[in-house]
Amino acid sequence: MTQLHGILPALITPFDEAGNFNAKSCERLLERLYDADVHGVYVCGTTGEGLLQTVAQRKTVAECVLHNSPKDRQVMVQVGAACLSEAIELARHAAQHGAASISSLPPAGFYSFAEVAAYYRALAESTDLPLLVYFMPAGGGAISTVAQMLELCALPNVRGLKFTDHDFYKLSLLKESGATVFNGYDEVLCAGLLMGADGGIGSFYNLVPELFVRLYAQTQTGQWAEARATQRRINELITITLRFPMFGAIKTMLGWSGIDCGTVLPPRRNLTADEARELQRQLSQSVFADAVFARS
Ligand code: MN9
Repeated sequence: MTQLHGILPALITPFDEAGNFNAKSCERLLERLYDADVHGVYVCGTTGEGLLQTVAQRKTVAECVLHNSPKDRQVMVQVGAACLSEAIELARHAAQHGAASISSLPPAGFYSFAEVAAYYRALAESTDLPLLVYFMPAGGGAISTVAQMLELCALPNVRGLKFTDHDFYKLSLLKESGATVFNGYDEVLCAGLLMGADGGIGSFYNLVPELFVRLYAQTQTGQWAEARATQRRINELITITLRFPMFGAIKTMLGWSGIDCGTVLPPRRNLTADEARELQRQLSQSVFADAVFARS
């Protein structure tokens, strides 16, 4: 059974100005992330703008990532889509191209828990790959209790959850049941790992992968004070970034670091020139002043 664990950047999908996939930049980003020793990547999630792209383009992105990932890294493809048949199509595609696992957002719209569970059952039964369910109560949705999450985890092929919440008691109960749990809020990764998470999936891992890899390693050897210090450092970057439209800001910073990621897709928006200047000013006064972001 594949062991799913560690630091998985929720990979940014680079586009050109027209919104088409930029494979060159994607390859460069992957190279940088793997050089930093991340354990794998999470493809076309919320961060990777999966639901804002066509199914055809998502397949191109997944193929590029799978083709450019060493065999010993875990590629998890987010297959949630506008309809179940597209999600199943993306799951099959991921399996054909060698993904280690898949994950899916709940179906978009307003559904009961029974309906969401039926969606996950149908998706899980369509594939042999391990599936990670998506838990993010701040985004609304029908999944809220530990009992519901355990019911989903009991479905065939469902291995666990991407857990984007601050209730680490819930996280610990899920871990005790044997589920695989990935922490979803980057600013509290250290806390999630303390309460038993197997790893983390996050947007900011694209920018400072070596810090997240270090934090994970520190927690695995019980260096909690050091891990907390690493988290504090990471959080300086997160706190500044969250003052701006987050995904536009991350793409802008990746651009400054030498990887052109182009535009974000509507309804998201890029930073204005004033916002970009202000972001750069704030970074220049932070511990990240000498880091990659100041290169532009
Ligand atoms: O994938 C991300 N969650 C979403 C994980 O994009 C919904 C996190 O990395 C957050 O963006 C981050 C900021 O709150 O923790």
